[in-house]
Amino acid sequence: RELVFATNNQYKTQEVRNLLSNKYKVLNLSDIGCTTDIPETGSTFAENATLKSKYVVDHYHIDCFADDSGLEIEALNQEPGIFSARYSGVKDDQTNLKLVLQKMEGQTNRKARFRTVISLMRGAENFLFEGIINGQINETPTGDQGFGYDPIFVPDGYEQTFAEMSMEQKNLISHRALAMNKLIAFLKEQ
Ligand code: ITT
Repeated sequence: RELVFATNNQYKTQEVRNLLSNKYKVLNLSDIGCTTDIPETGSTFAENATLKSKYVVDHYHIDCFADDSGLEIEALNQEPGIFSARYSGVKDDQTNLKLVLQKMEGQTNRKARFRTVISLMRGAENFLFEGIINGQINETPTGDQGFGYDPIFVPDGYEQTFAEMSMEQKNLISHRALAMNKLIAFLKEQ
């Protein structure tokens, strides 16, 4: 069985493929020949996830799901939030991570959380699944696994950043895995 995942992000694709490995073959946007950078003009993760999944339904007439996610930092009024991918104005993980560290300089409240909202479009119906993980922002980046803000995020109850964990370890606890597990449970019921 195949499932279309409306993403251009290779890391998200890998994580999701790993989570669905023995259940579904996962096709991402490049696999279905979609080269568009789908506009994310919503004001919430749910709206943006839905814009991505609906784009595929409208243009390709196939059911699909999409993930909108980001880092919410308490001391920065929950920024970068939905702007996580382009916080500095450019879509570059290193530059965005540096900007976060700069804004967090001297901050003693390091609390943050990663959030994912997945939109599953089935025909005209939209189903939403959310995953959240709480943690802390480190002062310097460590680790070379994963992507985005992984090198500065330490989940509560752990010593390592997400970037110091293997993908399998991250997939046991991450925001994306929590949302995906809800999606998987939903698909099982169908
Ligand atoms: P698609 O929209 O094509 O799926 P994207 O990278 O643009 O890919 P988002 O719009 O959802 O995805 O932006 C998510 C950003 O939030 C991402 O670029 C990272 O900077 C950050 N992010 C999300 N999940 C993350 C994770 O598990 N680890 C580290 N950073 C993450």
